[in-house]
Amino acid sequence: MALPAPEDEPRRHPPPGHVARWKPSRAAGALAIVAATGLGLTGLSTADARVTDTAQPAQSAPLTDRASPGRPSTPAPTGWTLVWNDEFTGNALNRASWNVENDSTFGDGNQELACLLDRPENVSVADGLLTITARDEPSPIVCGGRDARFPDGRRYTSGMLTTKNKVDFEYGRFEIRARTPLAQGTSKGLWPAFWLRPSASKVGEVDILEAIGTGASDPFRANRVVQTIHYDYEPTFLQEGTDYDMLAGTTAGGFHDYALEWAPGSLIWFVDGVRTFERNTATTPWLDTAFVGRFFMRLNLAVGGSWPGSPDADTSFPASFQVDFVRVYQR
Ligand SMILES: [Ca+2]
Repeated sequence: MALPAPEDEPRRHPPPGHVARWKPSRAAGALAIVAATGLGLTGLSTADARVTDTAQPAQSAPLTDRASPGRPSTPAPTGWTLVWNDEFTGNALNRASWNVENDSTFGDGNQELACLLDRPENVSVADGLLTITARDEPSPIVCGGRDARFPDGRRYTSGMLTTKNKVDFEYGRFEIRARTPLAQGTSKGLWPAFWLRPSASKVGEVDILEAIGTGASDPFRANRVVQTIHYDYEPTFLQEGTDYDMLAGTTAGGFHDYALEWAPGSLIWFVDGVRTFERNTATTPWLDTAFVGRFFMRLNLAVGGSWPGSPDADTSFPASFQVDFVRVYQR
């Protein structure tokens, strides 16, 4: 069945049968850059990418900002000035900055399964953390008034926050410290993400953090981060991305830092201070077309969908995506 695709419906990943996107990294820290083949784009070899793979990622960094509500616990990176942040102090979400999807089937474009709800069971702030929780409900939750896919209710609920129409920037360093729920073998169907979308344009998406969970029979990927740019959702699905395997620990094992530095003609991604991926107008002819104007932020924990697949009997619920802070710097 062809589903309606509202203007802002995410189509972050091509449907089955489309051009293959990802190549698994062969070793920790390796890059795999995949361009949409047949569209005049070429991939970079690992030699073309400047990747520092010797730094050790921070493991379970202490949440020292709890002692200083609203103020970053660490200094701004050299050359950058903090222009916006949320440290998630107190016991309530700052609604001046964030919208929370409610009774929402937003992820239907990706064949996702959860009803997105604005309630403490799915979105909460406490102990210096934002917690987005995916749940396997004891009885189906009817999602909004017109849920064509699941008119009798949905088994899963989760949360999505956006800063649309509230906080957006053109250029800057976008940074998050977060812990994903992607324990190996018990997280099939879970899909946390921190990503950017344009405030006015309909093209351009930057995925600063994406990762997908695994079932008992899946290869190990609990330390794998996926970072991607997309041009549009259809019809061309131009995208370029990398898989980055952390050198130690796992995404589920502790808090990690994920950042994007966006400057005119340049996008550079980091994980725990390690430069993981870079795109510019030379590597990506459509970069200046896709990344124009101001972009807002999204944080969500999707359940199911065409990329991660559905949860299985081993998937551990409730599952939480926890965010220590989101910060934006400019220079
Ligand atoms: Ca915090």
